[in-house]
Amino acid sequence: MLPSLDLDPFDPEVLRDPLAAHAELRDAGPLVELPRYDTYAIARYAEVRAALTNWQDFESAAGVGLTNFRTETPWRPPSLLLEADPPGHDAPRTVLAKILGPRALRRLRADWAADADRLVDDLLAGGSVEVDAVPALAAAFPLRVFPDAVGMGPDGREHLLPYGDHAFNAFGPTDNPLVLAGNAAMPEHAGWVGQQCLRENLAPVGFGADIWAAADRGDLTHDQAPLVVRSLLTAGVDTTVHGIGAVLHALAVTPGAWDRLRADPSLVRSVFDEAVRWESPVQAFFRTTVRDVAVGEAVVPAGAKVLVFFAAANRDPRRWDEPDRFDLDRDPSGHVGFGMGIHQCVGQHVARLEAESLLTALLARVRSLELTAPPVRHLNNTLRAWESLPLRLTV
Ligand code: HEM
Ligand code: OVM
Repeated sequence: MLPSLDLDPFDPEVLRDPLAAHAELRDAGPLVELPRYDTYAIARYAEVRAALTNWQDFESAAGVGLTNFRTETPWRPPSLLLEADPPGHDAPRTVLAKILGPRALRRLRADWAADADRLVDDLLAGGSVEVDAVPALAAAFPLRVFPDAVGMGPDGREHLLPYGDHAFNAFGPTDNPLVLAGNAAMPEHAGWVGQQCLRENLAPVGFGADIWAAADRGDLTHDQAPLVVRSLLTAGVDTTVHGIGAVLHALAVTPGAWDRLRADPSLVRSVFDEAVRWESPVQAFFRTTVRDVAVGEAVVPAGAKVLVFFAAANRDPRRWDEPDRFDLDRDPSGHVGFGMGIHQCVGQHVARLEAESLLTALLARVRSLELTAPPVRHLNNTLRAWESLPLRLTV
């Protein structure tokens, strides 16, 4: 018998604290029916990985949210990467993988390190401080370096976070309060984002110009270029803000972690991945079955939406020792916080470089890091995020 759970993954109380729901989903079986949304869920590590690497049976082109693009209208033209399958997915993917790859990012490293030093110096102003680390660090740093790296102009950047936040909400049920609350402002945010994707609004050097140059070479069509730029602006800001929020929170609440990191800065490379495993800033995406597909002993019927839980897989005790422990000495490789397979995050090197730059600047100056008040969650249908992280930074 296929287990069925009357659980709502998009209920505000579940979003606020999803760990119990994830455990329930994992323990119910390799495949679970969620009749409330007429969907299925996969939450164990082995099956999550198998589904993510089986793009032939689990398509993305019908959308990776609850909306089925085969039968319902998407809220915006689909992404050429996230919401596409081979062969259409391949060219945009190859282009972005090169532009955002480790080699290409080398020329940003020194600039981002200097930007991080300046941000932290300004914040500390020579002494210890109490700050809300979400606006002061987790949001400030990506919003400083990423739009510059894309080659965006200085005006209107305040649209980026609300646009991305809505895009991540819109993977959930479209009649849910988080989506409804965002709808009114969306034409304005989306209009601005669309404008920024045009060649004339992008600097001659940057990720944006690189995408347009790929179109000039014939690696993309000129019609595709603005949508590929749009992917950067949609996926590239909120994710890193909340990823950095996650690592700062983890370091603040894990006894000894900051000291350990200060004693061995070589850990700064893996600490961010451990935080991405532990928090899973992107919690889950859907796939749609192309045919009847076996998962464990059960079968998902063709044309079904299946919610694939990166977050639950990343804390599956079948795969991880003491999965709920944030552990600097763990090898987090193999986590699915950036996904797995052909859609695995193409921006992961950007995310890691941002986190590493900021953490390195903090480690050089801050002796200790602690919460001064309870942190506050920011609810989103897809993201696990902090709204506020009151920290004392002691120099
Ligand atoms: C894909 C997470 C940062 C751009 C993905 C996927 C995940 C993810 C889980 C897989 C989607 C799927 O399987 O359907 C994250 C996290 C980040 C992050 C946790 C930060 C901590 C970024 C950044 C960028 C970016 C900084 C852009 C610079 C993309 C794009 C895709 C993607 C374009 C689609 C790739 C494809 O479908 O081939 N991301 N991401 N991400 N990410 Fe990220
Ligand atoms: C995109 C995209 C990719 C990953 C995540 C995402 C809003 C969007 O290509 O537009 O979330």
